[in-house]
Amino acid sequence: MILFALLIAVACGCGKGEDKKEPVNDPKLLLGFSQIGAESAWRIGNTRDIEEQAENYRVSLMLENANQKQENQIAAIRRFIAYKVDVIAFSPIVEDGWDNVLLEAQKAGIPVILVDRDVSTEQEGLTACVIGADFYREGVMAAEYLLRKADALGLETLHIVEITGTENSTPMRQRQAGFMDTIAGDERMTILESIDGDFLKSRGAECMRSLLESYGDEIDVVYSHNDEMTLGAIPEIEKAGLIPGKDMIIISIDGGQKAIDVLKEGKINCVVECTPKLGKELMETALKLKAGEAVEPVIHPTEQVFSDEQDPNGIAPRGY
Ligand code: GYE
Repeated sequence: MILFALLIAVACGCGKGEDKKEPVNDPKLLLGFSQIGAESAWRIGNTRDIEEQAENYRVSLMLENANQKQENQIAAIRRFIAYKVDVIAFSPIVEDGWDNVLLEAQKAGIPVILVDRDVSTEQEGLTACVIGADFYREGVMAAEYLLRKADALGLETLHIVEITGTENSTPMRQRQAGFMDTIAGDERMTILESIDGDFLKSRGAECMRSLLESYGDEIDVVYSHNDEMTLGAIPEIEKAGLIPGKDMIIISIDGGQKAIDVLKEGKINCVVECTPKLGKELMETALKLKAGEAVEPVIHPTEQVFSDEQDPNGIAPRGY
C-alpha cells in the first residue's frame, strides 16, 4: 500500500515548481482529480483548496493538471480507472465530448463527481453530482448591478461589450445566458459584440484592443466573464486614453484579491463572487459515495456581489 501511494505521488506529483505532497498515511479514500490547468487565480486557488481539504479529510489525492486540454483530461480519467481509484472527480473544460470516458468509468463501477463545471452527455446518470457555482445566477447578478447603476446614473443608452470565457464551457454559457436574459427587454441596453477571451489575461487584452479599434469610446460597459480577462482589458482601456470605472462601467466575475484591489482603486465597478473553495464539499461527497450513501445532485456555494455601491475597504482578504 505504501509503495502504491508512493507510485501515485511520483506519477501524479505535479509539474515543475509545485510542492511535492507527502502521501496521506492510512487514507480513507483514493480520489483521482483532473484539474483543467492554471489559467487564473481562481483555478490556482481551487487546486490549493482541494489539496488542503484532501489532507484535512485524510483523502489520498491523485491530482493531474490538464494544461487546458480536454484530451489530457480524458487520458487522466483513463489512468484513474486503471489505478482503480475509489472516486473520480474532474472539472470539465468544456461540456461536450465526455460520453465515452464516462461510460468506461461507469463500467468500472467508479462514481464520478463534477467539480466547478458541468457536462452535457447523451446518456443520463453518468455522473453522481456537480459541485460548483450557479453561473446563471452570477450572470443575473452582474446584469442586476448594471440595471441599478444605469438607474443611479440616469443613463438612457448603454453600449455593452462582453468578453466571454472558454467557448462551450458551463460558466461561459451560463454567465452569458443569465446576463442576457436579465437585460432583455430593457431598451437602454445594446450589445455591441461578444468576443471569446478564453478566460485568459492575454486574450482579455487582445479582445479589448480589438473592441476599442471597432467601437472606441462608444463602449459604455465591459462585461467580462472572469477577473483575468478584466485585468488584461483595463490597461488597454487606459492606453486608449479612457478611464476604466468612469468612462466605462467595468463588471467582472470571480472576486480574486487582485480584482478586489482594482475595485478599491475605482477601475472596476462590480465583481460578482465565484468561490473556488469547493474542496470541503468535494471530500465530503466523495466519502459519502465511497460509503454507498446518496448525495445531492447539485451543490451550489452561496456567493455575493462586491461593487462601488458598498465601502470596498470592508471586504475581507479573499485568500486567492
Ligand atoms: O471564473 C475562471 C476560471 O470555471 C468558475 O474558470 C471557473 C472559471 C473562473 O478560469 O477564472
